[in-house]
Amino acid sequence: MITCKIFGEPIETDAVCDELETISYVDASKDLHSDEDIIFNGAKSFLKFSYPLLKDDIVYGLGETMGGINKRGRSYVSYNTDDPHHRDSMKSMYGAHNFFVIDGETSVGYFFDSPARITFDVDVENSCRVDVTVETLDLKLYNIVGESAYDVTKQFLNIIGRSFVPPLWAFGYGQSRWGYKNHKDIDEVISNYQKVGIPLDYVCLDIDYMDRYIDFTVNEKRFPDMKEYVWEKKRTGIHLVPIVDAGIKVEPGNETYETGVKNGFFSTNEDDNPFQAAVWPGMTHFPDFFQKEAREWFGNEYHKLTDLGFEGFWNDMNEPSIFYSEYSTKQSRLDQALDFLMPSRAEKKEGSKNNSYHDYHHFYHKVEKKRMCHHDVHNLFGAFMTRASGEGLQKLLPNRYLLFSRSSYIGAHKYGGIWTGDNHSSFAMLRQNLIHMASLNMCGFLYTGADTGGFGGNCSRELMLRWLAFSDFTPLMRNHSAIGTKKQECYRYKRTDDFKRVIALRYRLLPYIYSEFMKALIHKDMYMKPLGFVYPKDEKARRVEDQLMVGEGIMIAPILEAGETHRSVYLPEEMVHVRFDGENFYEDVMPKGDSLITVPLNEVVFFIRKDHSIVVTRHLSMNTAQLDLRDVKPIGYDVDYDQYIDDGYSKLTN
Ligand code: MIG
Repeated sequence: MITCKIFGEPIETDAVCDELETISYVDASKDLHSDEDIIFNGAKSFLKFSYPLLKDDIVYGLGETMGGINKRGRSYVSYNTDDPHHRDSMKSMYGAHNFFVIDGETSVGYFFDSPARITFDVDVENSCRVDVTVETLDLKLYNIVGESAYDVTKQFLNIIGRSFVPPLWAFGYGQSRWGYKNHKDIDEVISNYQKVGIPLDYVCLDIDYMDRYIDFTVNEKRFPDMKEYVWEKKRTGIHLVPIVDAGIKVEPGNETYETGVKNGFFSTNEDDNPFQAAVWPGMTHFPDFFQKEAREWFGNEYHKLTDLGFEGFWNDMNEPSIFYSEYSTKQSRLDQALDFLMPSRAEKKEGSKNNSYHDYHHFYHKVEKKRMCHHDVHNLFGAFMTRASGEGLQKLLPNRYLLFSRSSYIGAHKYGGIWTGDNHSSFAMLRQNLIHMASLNMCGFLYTGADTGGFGGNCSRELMLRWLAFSDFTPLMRNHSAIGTKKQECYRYKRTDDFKRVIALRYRLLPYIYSEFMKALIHKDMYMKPLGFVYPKDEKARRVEDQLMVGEGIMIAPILEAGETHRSVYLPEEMVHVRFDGENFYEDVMPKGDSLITVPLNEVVFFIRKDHSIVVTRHLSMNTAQLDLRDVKPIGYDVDYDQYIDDGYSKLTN
């Protein structure tokens, strides 16, 4: 059962597919006090809500936030932020995913549909409440009652609409690094992977492929014939995936800039001129993604890349990230770079960091004919960039495209996936990756993953192998790292056979992963779930924070600690314990309850649920182009597996 209370005059966020018969709308503006959950703070004109928690209630959700699967005990702030120093105490990340479920004797979900800044205090200092402060008087508040957390979430997924459909190759293994300069660097990556026999489906092009960081251009010295190059790689089964940043370089002759200025497609400053802020290209203007025409224009700009043969893209810097502007402290590029490499240096200089919040109060958008301050609609900026790109690519390409964005808001899942930004090389971040997979799936972001191995910092051999063993199961499986860190392509490490074994599992499992992903997508379901969603009556399963369900049939319990080759696992029911050694699958039945498992560094372990089976390929393929989704054998219990198959690139009809 879903009801929606409308406060004030909220703008259209594109999160909920409108006018659904299953939702009853209530205009709350006239009688604010009738609802006892609302404390109206007149002085600051914020909306406040408070929901009681029982001792055993679990609070699930909130997408891309720190903390556990159970969100109790912390504060979270939806205010999209590019802060590359992910700390445990951090309250805001790149996305705003304002959906949570309180699950206990009853299960109730809330979705705060507003692009304004929102604070969620979830049982902070044992308050036994969820307190929500919404920094506006305009809001749509959805309330969903269901039989379980899973049921509530499925109702929610149903109203926000179907997730973006990636091509099959996007489920392969991808290599990326900030610092690949030219075609030689890319060729070297590809040939080194081939040499060691590790499969590879795509390589990402970070900002250095562009001409001076100008969107939709190519640096011709570095890539003399990009079109030929892209096609040459595609013929060998490798896709190239270029990055696109949010800011458009201010420079006469830059066509995107000139068209944008001429048509009033950029965000404006107080004087109604295009707002200027410095990012990688130097001074830029930010497209006003809130205008439909600007979105159409920007989306169509991707033709400059699709014309070259690209079919996959990643959108970056779209919180938007700002180095400095006419309003903030002017900070030199060198200073920026030093801050980036030395977090402690940056932390000491609060106020002159990236994304000075100050800037967000000094530019404007045209939103449904109204002029609105960026701050009030901040959380939608990146999502609307993704919307622009997705709608554009849908028109430009006859088949599916790959798209993942850094910043997001619920609704953007219809146009692309997301990656979880600038994490670092640590086991703590690997654990966070697992937690994010559960909470992001609740918000429709099925196609997601983290920078495998970690973006910042140096990744040890052990961490990389453990991280790959987890990423084997995440739809987006991309090894990415920052310039200046130790290089972390798999072939750089000793005994590459171990890496081959771990990545081989991904390719052997692809028929299952793809099938389960597509089934979840088509049925508006989750692909990865917390254990409590599947075993809601099992109090112990509900408390598990380091295992996940993957599709209908698999449970995983990855190693998340340094120096460990054992871990305890909780099985809510009898399961088949599967070990993969690179070649063969070994199966044995394990009883319900706690068990200790052994997972050598070069093996991957997973579990198949009672009375379920899965399918794996008979042979290892070196990329998805060589993969035959039909050449499979079943493992697990003796029941049929209902496999979803399609060609992996045609758009879904309907
Ligand atoms: O200011 O394009 O999160 O993945 O490698 C840093 C360079 C800009 C941030 C992205 C990261 C990417 C990097 N970008």
